[in-house]
This record gives sequence, C-alpha cells and structure tokens, in this order.
Amino acid sequence: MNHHSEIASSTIQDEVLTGLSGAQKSLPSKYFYDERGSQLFEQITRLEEYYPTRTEIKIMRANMPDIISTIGSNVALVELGSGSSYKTRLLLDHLPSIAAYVPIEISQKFLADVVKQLNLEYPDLTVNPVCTDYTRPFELPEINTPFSRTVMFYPGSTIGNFCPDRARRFLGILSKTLNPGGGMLIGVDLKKEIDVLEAAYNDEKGVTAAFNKNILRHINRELDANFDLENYRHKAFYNEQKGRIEMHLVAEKEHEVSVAGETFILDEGESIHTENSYKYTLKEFRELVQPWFSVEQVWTDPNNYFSVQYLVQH
Ligand code: AVI
Repeated sequence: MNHHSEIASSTIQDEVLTGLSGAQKSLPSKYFYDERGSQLFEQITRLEEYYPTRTEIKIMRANMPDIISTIGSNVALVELGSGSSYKTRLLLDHLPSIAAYVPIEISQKFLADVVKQLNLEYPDLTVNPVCTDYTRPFELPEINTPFSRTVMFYPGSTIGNFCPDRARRFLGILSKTLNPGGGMLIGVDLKKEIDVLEAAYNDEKGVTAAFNKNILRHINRELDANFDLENYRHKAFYNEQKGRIEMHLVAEKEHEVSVAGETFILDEGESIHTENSYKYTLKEFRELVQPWFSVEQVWTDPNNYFSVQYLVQH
C-alpha cells in the first residue's frame, strides 16, 4: 500500500466509524461513487422519473446562444467533476473559443480516461487536467494562452448534496481560486410538488435503491465490513421542513455489523442516513451564494423544475 492510499483509507475509516457512531447513523454520500456506483448513477440520469439531468440538458439546449454570450469568449473553462458528460460536450461544441478546458476530478482513472477521450474528439482543445478533491482549496494549473477570465462549470445540482452551511463554505473555497469577475455556470434543482420530488428518488425499476445499497458494498470492500445488503430497504422522502430529499437504508431486522474491527448494532427499523439532496427556490439560492457571488442570469424550464444559473464573483 502506498502512502497516498494509507491516508485515503484512514480518512474513509474515520468518516465511516464516526457516521455509524452517531445517534442517527449516517454514511458520507461520496462513498456511493465507486465504479459500480458511478454506473448506477449514470443509469439514474436516464430514468423516466429522474427529471434533473434531462431538464438541465433541455434548458441548456434551449438557451445555448444566450449561455454562450454570457460566458463570453476565450475563457478558461474549469469543470468541477470529470467532464465526461453530454453537458460538457454541449458547451465545448458551442463555445466559439476556449483558452483551456480544465477538468478537476479526484479519481485519477476517470480523469485520465476523460482527457484521452477529449483529446481524440477535440484535437484543437487545450486540456489541462487537475487531479484533486475540488471541495478542498486548490490552485489552477498554469494556462499558457492568454484568457479573458475563468468560468467554472458545476452542473447536475451536485451543490444540493451539501447542506447549506457546507455549500456556502465550499463556495468560499471556490472564490479563492476564481477571482472577482470570475464566473460560474451552475445547475440548481428547484423546490416543486412533493410527489414529483419523491418519485425521482423512488423509481419503479429500483435503480435508486440499488445505488443507495451500493454504498454498503463499497464499504464492505474498502473497510473489511460485513453489511448484508439483504438486511436493508431503500427509503427516500422529502423533508419539507429542511427542504431536502433524504435517502436512508432501513434495517429490516435487528442485527450486528462489523466495520474495520468495530461492531455496531442496528435495531429493527433503525436507519442509516446516506444522502441529502437540497432543493432551493431561486430566492433561497440567491441568498445562499450572496456572500461571494451575484446571480447574473437564471434559465429555467417551463415547469420551473430546474435552473441553470450564471453567477459572477463580486
Ligand atoms: C449527484 N446528485 C446531484 C444526485 C441527486 O439527485 O442528489 C445523486 C442522486 N441520489 C439519488 N439519485 C441521484
């Protein structure tokens, strides 16, 4: 085991043990995304019930000329996440000139795959990848061509997986990397009818349930744990007071589980909280970003299900 993975595994161990020791057991949602989890998420984005991805793409397509002129020419485009998505290509295909494209991604493998693919598809594009955890302070790479400004791209309403306090701190971190005048094109899921929200996280085919349970499989492998996936049922509901979808795994019977040498008891009906997905009104989001950013443009769909917003750092 090299030094890096030792650090990585002790972090996951600390986080998981801490989460399971609380009165409400929880697990950090980032551990959904091993290879299988990323594939399951990919499947979620194509589900009938999961409106966010489809709606965000429709908004982008419908407003592309306006989005392009808002972003401007000759920018350094920094994507938070691997940049393997159809949405990235929409931007790359329509922006008339990009000084450099900078995908930021924690997984070396995903990042390398994306860079290779983009080099094939866009031979004239300068790709300057950064392999890091973008939720921690980071620096942009040296960009050799002069550029007008830096614009970050953060689609998918991934910001909704942070609680508002954490989201605000995260935006503060990004603002240190961006500079005043820097922009951010961000996807933000909106508050709407509860049945629409709940259906998106309780799909008929059970893909979201499989995605939720996969976190246990990932932890079994990483931390030598013995979660039996059969003991759990998927639960997702809208917590109206907190303005968020909560995902849980509910123990169907009392049982013990051992994780990294520690034993935990789950009562029948006890849950492990695995994810929050916050939904905002336009006003709430404007207030959330206010310490660092002004909302310059908002594009939505006819149902007002989702928004794509352009923020400018002040
Ligand atoms: C990645 N993130 C924005 C998704 C969401 O909707 O919060 C993750 C997800 N969880 C269940 N379905 C999708």
